[in-house]
Amino acid sequence: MGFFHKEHFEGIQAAHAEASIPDTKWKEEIKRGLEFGLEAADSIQDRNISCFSRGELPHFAGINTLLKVPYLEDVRKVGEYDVAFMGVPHDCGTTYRSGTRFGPQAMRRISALYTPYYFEMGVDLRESLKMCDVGDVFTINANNEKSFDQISKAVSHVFASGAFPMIMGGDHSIGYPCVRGIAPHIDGNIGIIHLDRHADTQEKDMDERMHTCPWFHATNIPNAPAVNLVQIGIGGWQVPRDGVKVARERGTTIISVADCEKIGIEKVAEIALEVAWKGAKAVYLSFDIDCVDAGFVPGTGWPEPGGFLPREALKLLQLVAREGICAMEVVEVSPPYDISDITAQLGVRAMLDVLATMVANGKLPKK
Ligand SMILES: [Mn+2]
Repeated sequence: MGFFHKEHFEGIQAAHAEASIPDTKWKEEIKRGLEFGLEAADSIQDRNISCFSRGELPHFAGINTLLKVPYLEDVRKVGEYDVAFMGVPHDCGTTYRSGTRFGPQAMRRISALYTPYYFEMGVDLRESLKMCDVGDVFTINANNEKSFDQISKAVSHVFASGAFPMIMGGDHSIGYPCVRGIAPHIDGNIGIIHLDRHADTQEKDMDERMHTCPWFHATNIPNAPAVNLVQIGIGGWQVPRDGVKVARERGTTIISVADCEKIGIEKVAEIALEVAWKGAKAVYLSFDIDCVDAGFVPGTGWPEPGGFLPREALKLLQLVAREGICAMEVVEVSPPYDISDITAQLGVRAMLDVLATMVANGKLPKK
């Protein structure tokens, strides 16, 4: 193993790297807080503290958007931002226990405990990106197809503006309308990297396009071919044979959890990038929270043991986001079944880790 050099530790390197990150935006936030929230009472010694909470602190206070970024009421102005968090509270595509309509709210709420700084990567999102939360799409929760139309229109609007769509579901049926909203703007093919315990490739489920069906329909979009669909983490006792048949016929790339253990997360990411990007101009990232072992994500509609450890899933996301993605969705966070918000928290981590990765690799901001 050679000699021990503590300066090679990631933690030590990260501690040094922090010195080079600016704090300009943080200072602006403090200034705005003091202006809008009034100066603190005389007894408060830290004069950065305002009377009304108007910024990051305290983490338990304030009106929650995702990571407390500004709420953008006028979505016509979304193009002024690098990243737009958007909620898609649709869950009538759910085939077992519902509740993902509360996913965006739960992720916003628990995101309050995060700072915008990611230690290991040496990235401070507040300093690097102009982010907003555009709130939720008006989904029609009695009708998948009408919701799909609303979702496609909303995602298309955000994507066309130049802002990066960070989409918070909702159940997995939204994968299809999300890709449908982006695909027309891509000058060439779009690949899909899909982390899940379930294949989600059947045409219909109980006569409708449910959350078991997004990739059947997404890969019918002419510039979203199935050969560019990579599905990672699939396995167990909830993979419908109908979907497996379609995946086989269409030639999607399915990688199981055991495959990941055998060849390692790094190699899997390499293969995923190769397949998804082959002849493609953009790659869409779909993260179903249930790809993580059920023990870590109780708050989901179809929990299944044997999935990834949270750190494996996060590592995989970081590795596939290095090359840049065109948009991301986090789906199947179902707060009514959650415990201590741990499922929603992992959903937030997934989004923030991907954003930090894109910043660290020069993929964001886009302009
Ligand atoms: Mn799933």
